[in-house]
Amino acid sequence: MTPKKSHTRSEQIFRQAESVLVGGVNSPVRAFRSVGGTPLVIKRGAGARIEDADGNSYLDYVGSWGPLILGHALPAVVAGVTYQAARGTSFGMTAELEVELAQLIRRAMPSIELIRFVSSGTEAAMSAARLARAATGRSYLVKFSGCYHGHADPFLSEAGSGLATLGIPASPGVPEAIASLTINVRYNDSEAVDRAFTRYPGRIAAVFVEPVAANMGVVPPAEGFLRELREITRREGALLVFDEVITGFRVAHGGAQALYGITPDLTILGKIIGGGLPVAAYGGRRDLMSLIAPVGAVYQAGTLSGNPLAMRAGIETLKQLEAPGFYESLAGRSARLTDGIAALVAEHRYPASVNASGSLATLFFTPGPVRNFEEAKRADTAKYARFFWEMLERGVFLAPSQFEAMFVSGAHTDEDIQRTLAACAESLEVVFAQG
Ligand code: KE4
Repeated sequence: MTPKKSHTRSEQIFRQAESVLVGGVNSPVRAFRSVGGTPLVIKRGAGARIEDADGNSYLDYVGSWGPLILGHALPAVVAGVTYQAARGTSFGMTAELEVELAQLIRRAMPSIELIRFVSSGTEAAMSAARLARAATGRSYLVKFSGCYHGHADPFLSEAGSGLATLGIPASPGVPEAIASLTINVRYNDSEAVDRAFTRYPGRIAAVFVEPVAANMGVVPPAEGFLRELREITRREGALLVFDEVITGFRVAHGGAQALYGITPDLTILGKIIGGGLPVAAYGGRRDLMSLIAPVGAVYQAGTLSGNPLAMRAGIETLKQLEAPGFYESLAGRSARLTDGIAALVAEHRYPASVNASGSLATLFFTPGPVRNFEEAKRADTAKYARFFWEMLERGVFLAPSQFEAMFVSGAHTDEDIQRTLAACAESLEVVFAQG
């Protein structure tokens, strides 16, 4: 067993953090509540690695939850943001950078005829929901249990009793009247979507879907699932909204819509398009987006929307993602990792299973298959927590939750993958030796 790493400084700083930040964090998952222990406080990142306040270095498979597909402190991003900062950080007026990033996105995803930049995926999803309701004159939304579209009220709704039933609040503060306008159905179950439309004919504005789910752990779409959603929504006059905040520029240069050849009416983007700075967006059909102010009457605004520094970080990132062969190389390296983990599971007959889509992956501590949230929740989260800490002690930082993804970046080398697999073999042996 490798010597235990010191976390003294992280613990000291985190105590201070708890005295001024709610739970010591600015986003709940960072509090390590599902894996226990004191969260790391991170000092710096470079390439595929992060360093904590105690000077411990880790191979990073969180990558700020997806944005850093090219690794930390990408030189082009650092130089671009530095250059831009010296020329002003925010103007509150259109800058040419916004046009440049929008054109890079549209080149990759032609379904996005018009786009609006915002500052978070939550804001993008919230705005897309408002737009869908305005465009159709309908109030109900369909989402999938286990999918996450940010924390706006319409999406903090969870399935009540039974399936395809009206949602119930998933959080205090969300009014019943709002939550009940969202219908939650099982992922990969297009028949449940059909039943929702049968039950609420002419009343559903849109179906929101993560085309590759990554917020219940990674769950790829079943064969035909996305095509069936496209057919149902088209038949019913509802919008199909792809939430590509994670999958956009991740599973393919053109996102899941390119990978699976399905054209949504609206797309939500985030993470990678900001290169680690706060950028998200919603966009799609010109006739729909033209309903947004100031062209149309659907109001949405934002002080720092299209922020020049963030635009520059996104531009420098997306320009590098256009490099020929990038995604093939990333997929190959990711496959060596996920195939290697799956081989360990098979060789030792561990009660675990690997789901993957390109450079997204989750090792579930359940035999699987994991095709939806109910099956994902069978995972042994206590074993995942032990695995998390065993891997951390071996210098590998994974998501502090079973229901998140591993993100492989272009900065991870073949040697990093081998090192990760070695740590994984040792960690799994410890986890399952305890029965
Ligand atoms: P933000 O509001 O966090 O920028 O984006 C919300 C969002 C929307 N859609 C999808 C598919 C997402 O994955 C997210 C946010 N993802 C989480 C990680 N699973 C962000 C991490 C966090 O909440 O701290």
